[in-house]
Amino acid sequence: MKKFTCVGDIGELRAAVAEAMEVKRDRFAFTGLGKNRTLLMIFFNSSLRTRLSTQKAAMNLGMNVMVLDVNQGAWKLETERGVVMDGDKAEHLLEAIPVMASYCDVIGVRAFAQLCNKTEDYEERIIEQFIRYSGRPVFSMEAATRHPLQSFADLITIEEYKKKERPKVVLTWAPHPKALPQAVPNSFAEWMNAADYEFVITHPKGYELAPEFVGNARVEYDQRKAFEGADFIYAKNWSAYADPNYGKVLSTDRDWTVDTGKMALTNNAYFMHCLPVRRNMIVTDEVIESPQSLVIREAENREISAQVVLKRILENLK
Ligand code: AN0
Ligand code: CP
Repeated sequence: MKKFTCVGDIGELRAAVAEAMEVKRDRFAFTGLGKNRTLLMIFFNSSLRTRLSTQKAAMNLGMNVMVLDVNQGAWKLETERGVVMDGDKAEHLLEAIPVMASYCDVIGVRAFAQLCNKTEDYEERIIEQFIRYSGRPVFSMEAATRHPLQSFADLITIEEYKKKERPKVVLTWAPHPKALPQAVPNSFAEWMNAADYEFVITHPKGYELAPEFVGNARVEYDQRKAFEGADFIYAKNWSAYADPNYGKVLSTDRDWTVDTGKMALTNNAYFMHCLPVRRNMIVTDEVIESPQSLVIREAENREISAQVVLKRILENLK
């Protein structure tokens, strides 16, 4: 594997899940693979799970790990070419990328959508520059439009808990006070479509995702109707994608919060969320604390999804 930014990079999903199960059975079976290899993780945004699970996965493979928080202690980086750099940014990505690449073998990047300019975000300008100018394998730790390590962990979790071959999976929008990127729902939709589950997306009007991510999913504007017979409920907030409201919060209506009443409409569904989650906005305490809640299991599987991706990258380096 040379890069990992979307579902297409992982190849056959069945094989990827099988490899994940193999890694999960013995996560120290490949400790020689990363010897004298260095992973550099670069964060333009905050993280708890991605930071720790990816570092742990790299350590399981015997890698050395360096972490750079671009906005804490590093020079502020300019990302646009042609800018007269007379502001607060001291260094350009075009120098920083090859310098950083010279110290490592593999690069992970977290660079969220900035939600100001849809074209810039959807062209993935930051991670694409790392791919183009680093000369190293690059993987996404959540970029502007996708969060594939999360979606892969979600797929593994669903495969572990599903009770039928083709479960009904519902992605539901839920309220949140601040504008969040579409990366998690886009990516989840991309992976669920690729997995060929019965897949339904529900959200208030105005929160339509980009058509290339919706794919063949059924979009249902009535959340309660969408929940009927569901086997998995995947909650997430996102800001509007459609113009002219790109990046805006259109609603914080707590009628969309996932609660026990709505979960009662499902086929005793499992509850999922990528975390971090705002309790009693996205989901009530009762639901997230219920035995049907898989949020901790998903987070645990982040170590596994990261390890499969790093393993494949390292195998390709040899
Ligand atoms: C981020 C998002 O919604 O993309 C990261 C989720 C993994 N969430 C927040 O910023 C709260
Ligand atoms: N789910 C996830 O990516 O969490 P962090 O933002 O804490 O890394």
